[in-house]
Amino acid sequence: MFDALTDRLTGVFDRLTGRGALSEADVEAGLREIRVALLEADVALPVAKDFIAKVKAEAVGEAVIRSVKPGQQIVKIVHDALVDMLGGDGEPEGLNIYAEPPNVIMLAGLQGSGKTTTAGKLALRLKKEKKRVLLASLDVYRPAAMDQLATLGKSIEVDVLPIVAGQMPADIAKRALNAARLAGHDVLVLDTAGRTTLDDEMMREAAAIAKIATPGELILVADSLTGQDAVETARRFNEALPLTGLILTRADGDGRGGAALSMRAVTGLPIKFIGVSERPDGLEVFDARRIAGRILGQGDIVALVEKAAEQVDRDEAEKLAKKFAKGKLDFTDVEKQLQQVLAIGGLKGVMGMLPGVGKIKNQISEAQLDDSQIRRQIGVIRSMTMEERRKPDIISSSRRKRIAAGAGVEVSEVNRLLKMHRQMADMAKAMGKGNMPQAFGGGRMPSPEMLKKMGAGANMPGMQGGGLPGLPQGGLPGLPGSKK
Ligand SMILES: Nc1nc2c(ncn2[C@@H]2O[C@H](COP(=O)(O)OP(=O)(O)OP(=O)(O)O)[C@@H](O)[C@H]2O)c(=O)[nH]1
Ligand SMILES: [Mg+2]
Repeated sequence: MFDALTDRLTGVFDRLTGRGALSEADVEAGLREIRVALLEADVALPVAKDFIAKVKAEAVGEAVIRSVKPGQQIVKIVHDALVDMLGGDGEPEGLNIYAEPPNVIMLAGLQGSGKTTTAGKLALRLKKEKKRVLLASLDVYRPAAMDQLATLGKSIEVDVLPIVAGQMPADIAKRALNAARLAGHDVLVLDTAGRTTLDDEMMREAAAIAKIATPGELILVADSLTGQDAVETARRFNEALPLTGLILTRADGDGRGGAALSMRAVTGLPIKFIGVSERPDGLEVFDARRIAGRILGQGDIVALVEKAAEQVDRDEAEKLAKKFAKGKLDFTDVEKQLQQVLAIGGLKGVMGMLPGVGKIKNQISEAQLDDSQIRRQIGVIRSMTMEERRKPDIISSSRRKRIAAGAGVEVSEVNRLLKMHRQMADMAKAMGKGNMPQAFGGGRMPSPEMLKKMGAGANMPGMQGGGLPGLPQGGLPGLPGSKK
């Protein structure tokens, strides 16, 4: 489905990565081409615009990794932005079907979008997961609709609610719930009727059914071949119904893929699955990372840049570790680390990441986890001159007064920060000699990957490599553990 887009982007990337250096104009031109490629793939205009703006901001802000070409770095940025646009880096969410049974999955959508087929696909998938599934059709409008589901159920050997002539959708839904309860089904899949166009009556009916059936999943089934119309459909359904997710059918068709690409951004709903054939097993979990990889076809470059970025982090960390071991951690380093504490959600964020912190957490009062102290400390460091930051020993009492005034704090606060720094330096020296103070004991640091997932900045010196005498457990000024 994304072939044309892939071809276009490959061309752009070839040009970008082919060169050693990139001028601003090169980058601009590349971004313009990417934008056109997205629009030609039928991505919604505002989505394409946002995408480009984001890539641009990232490209400007990104630290240069010397070991890779700038173009390669841009490929990685585009890749990450695409993953984001498609739903993010995490594991696909899966279905919400683990509450008290019967868990209801209700499918809605326009006529012919693939609801009935998808109902069968979901049923088969769940059956393979050892779930007991009941299928029920609420389509009382199209004459053969119920028979279609009955036949489908038979072919995949899944129970189907018996047809009772003349019953209305809401009543069928109630009957289906009862039947599922009585027979001990884990999941009830409700297939609903489609209409050719969006109309209020259809929405009212679907909303009424949803009220009765209280589905854990209310999924819109949309035909990806209809492009921007599918996106508009999704937007409208999402306004009228409490949708929980989307399934895009006919991803095996030769559509331009724009619907799939814009859906998430426009509706904010996760794409849970894509339909990739007419057969009952033609359903794939929608994995943003995998799809992005498929679209860009630049897996090698992405991996290369990721590795290089890790190396940069590691080099930084090692540099810091060496400084630390020599007791040479100066205030520029301290500031960097304080900033990082804030970046990962303040002291609470840090505490939350530390292994085995649960026990002591209760002993720490809210006041001690107050980040305003960190902010004040950063303020203090910033009102030091560069020389003072690098050589804290020169900070005389008159300098302390000046620094305190500059930061708008009491001199005692400056004194405290200096004392913390000294303690840190002493501890660092001791560690350099191999005497691991108890304060650093044992616990492993969170991995860089984990920190990144938790929203920390890309460069996390002091937190790399598992054993660095870095931030969290170290005697950082302001950290509760360091207050002796
Ligand atoms: N290639 C392909 N065909 C699909 C896919 N999903 C559904 N179809 C086909 O689309 C047609 C319509 O599918 P249905 O499941 O009957 O659609 P529906 O939404 O239930 O239609 P109504 O009940 O009439 O509203 C059928 O021929 C399906 O085989 C898919 O992912 N890929
Ligand atoms: Mg149907």
